Amino acid sequence: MIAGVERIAFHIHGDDRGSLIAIESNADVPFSICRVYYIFNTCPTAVRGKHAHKDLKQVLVCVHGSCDILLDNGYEQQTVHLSEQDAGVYIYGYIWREMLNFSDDCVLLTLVNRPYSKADYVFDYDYFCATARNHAVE
Ligand code: T46
Repeated sequence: MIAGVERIAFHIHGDDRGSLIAIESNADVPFSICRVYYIFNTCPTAVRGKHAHKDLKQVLVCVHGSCDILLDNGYEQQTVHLSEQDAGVYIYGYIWREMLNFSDDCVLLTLVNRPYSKADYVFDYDYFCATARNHAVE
């Protein structure tokens, strides 16, 4: 994964009835969960995201179907295919992200460490690239 992003795996509690995944703050994800949202009924040709966050930690899990996530830290780019219910992408750095190639049945769950704030968004890609050097991840 590029700097600022990690793959995260979840434990499946499975038995003869099926499967269950539990996600707890500061245990299964490395932050306190403040907000949860999910994206569904997405137009297959839509590209969502197209922004970075100034200060946000989030985990994205495709709990049904599949989609791609383009991740860009200003120096490197990577596209990750999300289709597993027991693994997701942890974005903690200053990362431009775009979500695309949604399957008809895609449900993309996102767990976030902060309340919604429009002021936290960076929508200008040129500004993002110009400021990425100030957000280098160790
Ligand atoms: C991100 C990617 C992965 C709210 O009112 N509260 C919320 O918590 C969110 C996330 C959105 N909204 C409203 C704001 C817009 O009117 O829902 C509408 C759609 O949101 P947006 O255009 O930001 O959706 P995406 O899919 O482009 O981006 C979202 C998140 O906003 C963003 O933080 O990283 O998913």
